[in-house]
Amino acid sequence: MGVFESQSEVAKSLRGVHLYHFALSNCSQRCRFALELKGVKWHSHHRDLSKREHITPEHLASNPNGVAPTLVHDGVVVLESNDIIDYIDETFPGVDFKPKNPAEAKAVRDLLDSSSQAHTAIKALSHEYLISARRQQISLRDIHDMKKAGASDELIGFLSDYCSNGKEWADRLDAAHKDARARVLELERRLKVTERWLSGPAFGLADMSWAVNYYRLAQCRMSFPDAPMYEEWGASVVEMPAFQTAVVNYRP
Ligand SMILES: N[C@@H](CCC(=O)N[C@@H](CS)C(=O)NCC(=O)O)C(=O)O
Repeated sequence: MGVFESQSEVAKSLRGVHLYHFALSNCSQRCRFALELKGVKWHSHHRDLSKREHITPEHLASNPNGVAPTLVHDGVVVLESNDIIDYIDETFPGVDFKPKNPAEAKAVRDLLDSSSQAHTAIKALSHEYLISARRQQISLRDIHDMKKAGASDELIGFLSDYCSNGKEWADRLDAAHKDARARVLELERRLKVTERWLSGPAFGLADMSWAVNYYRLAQCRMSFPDAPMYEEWGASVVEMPAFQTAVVNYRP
């Protein structure tokens, strides 16, 4: 989606870089990692998803999907975490995180798309293995209220299946396991070609984007012994000081 024509007067009036984010959301982690790597100073607007601070009229005016993150830069609203990291890379000076070589640039775009698509699986796995307490915290009444407040059909469908914890949820979880595994094996194939980074000879946007997925899958206790290059690559990105600052240090 990228740049979004928000009607929010609050967002339009903001100057500087503002990130609406949640400490533990992996899409937010991706954006904080990019800001840290580029050395961009930013204002933090924390939205606690567990307190539903993302389903408020103010938040929905700048992010109609009712999700975190949202970036606002001098009144310009940018949605979708992978578009946000691309925007940050394009807009701010410093290291250029996109390869110049057209074939490598195309490979990076494909990896960013795959990372976005992986979110459905990552979200289901996180809800099952990391934040399972959320199931008890949300009632059908809450879901009804969220729908009335303007939450997207996608979010409502997801939460309904999660809270019901029946066959629909078991199917979602099964699909999530298969999807994550297929994507990781795809990354392993890519790393066999590049031999170091997903983005090519140098660390770049694809590494930034996928590192938070790696970290989240590892937190869900999902390891992939048949993807050793992926495991080594992920561990090396987690050790980077910028990743520690932007992601690991936000843990409660
Ligand atoms: N495709 C979006 C996904 C954003 C998204 O779903 N964010 C999650 C947190 S990672 C969220 O806000 N979920 C709201 C909820 O679970 O209630 C992006 O990459 O920014």
